[in-house]
Amino acid sequence: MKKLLAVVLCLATVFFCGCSGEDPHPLPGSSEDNLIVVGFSQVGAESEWRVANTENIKSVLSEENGYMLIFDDARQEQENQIRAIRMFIQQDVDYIVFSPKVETGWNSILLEAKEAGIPVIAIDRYIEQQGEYLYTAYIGSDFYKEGEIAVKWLEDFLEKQGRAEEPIRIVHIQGTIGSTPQLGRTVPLEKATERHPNWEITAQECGDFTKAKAYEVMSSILERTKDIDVVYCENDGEALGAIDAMEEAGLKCNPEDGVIVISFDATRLGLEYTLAGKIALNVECNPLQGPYVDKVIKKLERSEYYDRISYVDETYFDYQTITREMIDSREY
Ligand code: GZL
Repeated sequence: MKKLLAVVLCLATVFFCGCSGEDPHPLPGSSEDNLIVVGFSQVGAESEWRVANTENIKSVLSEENGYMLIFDDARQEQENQIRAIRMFIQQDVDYIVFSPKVETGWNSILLEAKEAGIPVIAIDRYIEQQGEYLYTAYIGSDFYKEGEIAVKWLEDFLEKQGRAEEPIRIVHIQGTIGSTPQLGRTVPLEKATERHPNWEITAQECGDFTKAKAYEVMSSILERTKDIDVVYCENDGEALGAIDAMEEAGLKCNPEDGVIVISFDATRLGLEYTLAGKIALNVECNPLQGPYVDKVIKKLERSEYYDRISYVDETYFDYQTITREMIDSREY
């Protein structure tokens, strides 16, 4: 609505001042004042996925689309996110958008935003259930569903390989502990090991969604054992780090006759590894959340009904069906 008013004001200025081709003198409040000011607190830049997420939000919440975006990179520290959100409140932004690094510890700062009358839109990761009333909308992935897709694919694959009853030794490299993607991708795997007595998680370490940390933890696991059938990584960065460590240790990463590597995100690099057969399954986690955020804000601006919870569209790719064309057609 503010943007519409700005357009009307500008057109009226051009019409009444009769100037053609000259820049109309902007009416008071017909410039930045009519942009929707959004404070965006991002977790960091820990992975290709995160970089794609940031770039998409910035490209959609642009001045051309009627926004003034104030961006803060928390560099993986929740304290930095809390500080940034408090700064946005002091600046009296119109909306706060943030990806909560972990699910807990937000009640106090979100209460401050609520008391300041600033709507908060959580993207990507969730906040704990009892904090639900503290944010206006959530846009992100169904991480539990992502985990279920991965486990179901692994069950079917092992069945087809005739290994349904064989001992399956699984190395599990988790994402940032306490984050929604880590919780959502971990639980289905742990439940599957309860369903399958022949499945065993022989090592479970945090890779913090980074290639470097995953390489480090995988290298230390390989010093203990090389009897590994599956490496379940909770994002592409971790999968690439784990694969580097395994190949350096002389292990083959290939579902046909080597280690079965499962990954999440389906970033371009992760899909290149899937096409090469080094990653067996890559479950997409869609970072292109900008259009969903824009839609919710514009509806709020017009006091229209909006979906409080929006899940982004996602799919999965495996080494047997992925093609070069699929990879080349993707936005990230
Ligand atoms: C998932 C997102 C995760 C990605 C990782 O929505 O929060 O964080 O899976 C990223 O790549 O670091």
